[in-house]
Amino acid sequence: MPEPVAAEILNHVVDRAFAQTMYMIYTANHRPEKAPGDPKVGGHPASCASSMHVLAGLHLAVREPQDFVCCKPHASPVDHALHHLLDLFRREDGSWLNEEESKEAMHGLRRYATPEAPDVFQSYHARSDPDSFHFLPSGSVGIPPVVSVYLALAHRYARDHGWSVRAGTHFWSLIGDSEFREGSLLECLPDVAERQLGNVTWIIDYNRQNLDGTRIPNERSLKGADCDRIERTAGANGWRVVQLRHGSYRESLFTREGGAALRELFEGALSDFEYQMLLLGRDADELRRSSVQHVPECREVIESLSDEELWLAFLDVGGHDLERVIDVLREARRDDEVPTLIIAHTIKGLNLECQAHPGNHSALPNAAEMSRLLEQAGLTSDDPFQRFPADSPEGAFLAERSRLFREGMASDRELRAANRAWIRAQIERDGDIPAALGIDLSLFPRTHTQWMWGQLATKLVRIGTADEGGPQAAAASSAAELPPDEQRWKTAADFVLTLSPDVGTSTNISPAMDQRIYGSAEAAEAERELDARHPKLVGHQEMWTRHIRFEIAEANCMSAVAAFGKMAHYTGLPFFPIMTVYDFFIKRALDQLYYNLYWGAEFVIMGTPSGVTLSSEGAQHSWKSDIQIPNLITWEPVFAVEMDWILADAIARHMHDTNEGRRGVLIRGVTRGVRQAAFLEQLRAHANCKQAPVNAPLKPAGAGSEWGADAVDESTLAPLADEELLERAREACLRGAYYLVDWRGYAGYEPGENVVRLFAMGALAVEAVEASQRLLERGVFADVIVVSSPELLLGILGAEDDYRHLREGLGVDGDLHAVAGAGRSEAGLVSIAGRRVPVVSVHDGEAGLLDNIGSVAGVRQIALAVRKFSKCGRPEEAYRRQGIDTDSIVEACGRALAETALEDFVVAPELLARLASGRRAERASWRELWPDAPQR
Ligand SMILES: Cc1ncc(C[n+]2csc(CCOP(=O)(O)OP(=O)(O)O)c2C)c(N)n1
Repeated sequence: MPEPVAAEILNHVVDRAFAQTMYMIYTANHRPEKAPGDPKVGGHPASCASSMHVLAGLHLAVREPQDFVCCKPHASPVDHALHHLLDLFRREDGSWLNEEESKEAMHGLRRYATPEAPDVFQSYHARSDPDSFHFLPSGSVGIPPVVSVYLALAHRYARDHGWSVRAGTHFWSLIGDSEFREGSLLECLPDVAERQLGNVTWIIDYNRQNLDGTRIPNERSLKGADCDRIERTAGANGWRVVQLRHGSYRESLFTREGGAALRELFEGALSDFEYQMLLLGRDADELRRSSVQHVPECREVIESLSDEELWLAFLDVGGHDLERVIDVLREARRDDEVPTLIIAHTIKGLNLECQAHPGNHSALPNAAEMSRLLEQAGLTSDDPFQRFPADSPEGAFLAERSRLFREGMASDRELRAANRAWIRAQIERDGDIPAALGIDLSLFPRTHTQWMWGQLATKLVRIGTADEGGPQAAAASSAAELPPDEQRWKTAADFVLTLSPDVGTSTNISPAMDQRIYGSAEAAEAERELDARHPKLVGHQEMWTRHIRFEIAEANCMSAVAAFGKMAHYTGLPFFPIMTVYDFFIKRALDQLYYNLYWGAEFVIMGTPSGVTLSSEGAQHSWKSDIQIPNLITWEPVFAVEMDWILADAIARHMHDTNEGRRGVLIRGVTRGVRQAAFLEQLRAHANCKQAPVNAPLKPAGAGSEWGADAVDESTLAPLADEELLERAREACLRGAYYLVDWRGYAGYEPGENVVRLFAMGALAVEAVEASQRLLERGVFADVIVVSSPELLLGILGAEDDYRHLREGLGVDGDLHAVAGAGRSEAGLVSIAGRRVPVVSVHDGEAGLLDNIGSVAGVRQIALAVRKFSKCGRPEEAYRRQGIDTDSIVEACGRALAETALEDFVVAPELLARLASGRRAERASWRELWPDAPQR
């Protein structure tokens, strides 16, 4: 409890911060640069007003520098105003804003940053805000508080695994009462107590209003007010609940004669809606009449109060009594056993003209009200963001607290840098991270990518825990015993952990989970008493635990994966969380995924199984979405070894911090077996994969004389060594696509005449190769290009370098080939049948995943994709239903070629003669023709 004098000081600070909060919003809404037709600029003064004292209690008294805060989005100006007074605005490079710059920044809410005014605030809490230190982004309500829970878990996991993190960190969230109806919060509620996260506190800003107006919960059906329902719900889920209902004035009235009746009035006799309406009416007679009508026994107390006192009693809710707020917050911080949920009773729009008005959600003060608010706080519009003088008690108090936070922020930076340096040194010492984990596939000639993921997970976990005892201790009891190639993985593997919403054992990662569930110590007790079966999934906190189990709670798991994946940013400890989830159910948590990516978290989503390739599950597990969000890279390997390359690359980029723009990784796997030897068999047959330069046209192994007298059987030419072929394939795979079937250099291969480029992704590469073979029998050369990353080849990352790999790496162009043999000559004109090489694509998923190849290359494309709800059956049957089976591919290639063949172009013979005489001009970059284009 602060000293009385300190309470007075705090209240002065709050009053000033309140006026500055309002001015910040006011000025954002009255900018001269606003053009007619610009969208409305909202503001949320009323929502800020209700959170004012809770946030002030937190920032001015209870929060420690290492704590994390997330706050309902539209109260962000309160945080900014308090941080302004605390002089805590800092840029990403670590430099502090001076007083003038801070004041200027306070004018920058919702302003677009420019070189002249670089320090601005987004509308809601954002990473780029100058006061974003240990603040979680907000905007989409319901998500940040969940993230804070898993950030608490990630910190504890780090500590339990022997890593250095700041001790005594608390995780605070301020949540609106309507927000608390979000499913994401209710989904998470049981998880917090179950995981024994006593350093989590959620505060409900219980102002009984939401965006649309006054909330009107059905109190009869809910058996009480909504605050009571919230209390019962949280209590039933293991939380300690505190209702901060009354301020000290009300409490003093409760001690008077008849005070108990007055308490009864404010604790349920008046419904929330009635209470709100009385606040709105501001009529003392009505307050008296209604109070006595509801609880006749309170008449005496009520009548002993003047109009003003009665009004004060109505307004005196606990969430605006700073001292009580601070007490309750302090208690929550002290209690480390169970999470705390505080229901802070507040008033939306307190001290504003729109107070308690049902339409106040984005109501703004007008000029007169704004002047009054500034004046009340001793400010003027000439210098609205003035701070307290350094020699005032308020100034001295703020300076001291500012120092505490600046020191905390500095030690945070130091700890992070030390952790990073140590990890870098370890990696360097061991000889850098290899390009693959190297799983021996010799006993598994036909396997699938999901199986491979299980192998990789198991190996990573084994290596990571080799020096930590646990289930494989007998196999490798110390890190020193790891062979050198595995030792190179050691540091990275130590940071890998897996998570899954109840689909770990069905997705092949049981060995990585067995006895490795990170959970509460309570559960470990149970394990001792009961003999668990294999895999042993009872949680404990040993150093060798690496898996976090979830119920069927994809949204929780999605938030958790980001919380762990943000630890490198906050602590310098590069945890690398991999979430295994049925691909179809990623959409359950799309908003969370968006949040994770926006936040810059680093993680892998292993979406497996995926698509209609999971044919036996029919329609309801099968749709594969095209997810294009910045900072996400998507992958879909065909062969097991690709899974290894992709994951190894993602881990190395993460550890080296070279994953800008692709911090989130989505890898899709399947459960359909593929003959693994087919990979090298295909690569060896390519003309450019032979040891010696190929000087004659090739023909397939064993092909006859119909290929021409000159054609050489490709199998008679020695291919490059397998390692080299695989290395080349790896490089192309990691750039987004590679040739699996490549007819270039074969006899009769004539682009514009008989060539189709067939792009295939994932499991359907098998059908594409089959189709290519069938087409060959009909004289059509279908090169099969496997797309390993739709994102790199054709998505946001592809667009970044103008699809260079597609155009240059793979040589997919829109060239018009004037082919011989198809021309005619009529009326002085010659038709020469100019044709482009058409594209057919086939994949198991939404068309949008691959359907822009044609438009990028400038050629006709037929995109075979999933366009119907699926049905149970074998893969072949499901593919046939969707028109992505071998027959459909053959048919699409034929059609694409035939359509292209109709594309004649007609030229005059003189032009032909002129062309014949000249050499083909060097291809110019389009930039030479459009020099104004900005460089990217
Ligand atoms: C997921 C999501 N849905 C809708 C919104 C739009 N929205 C922002 S604030 C708000 C009302 C919030 O009401 P409440 O939680 O009671 O907070 P209050 O503003 O009343 O303090 C809504 C619907 C949002 N930001 N996020």
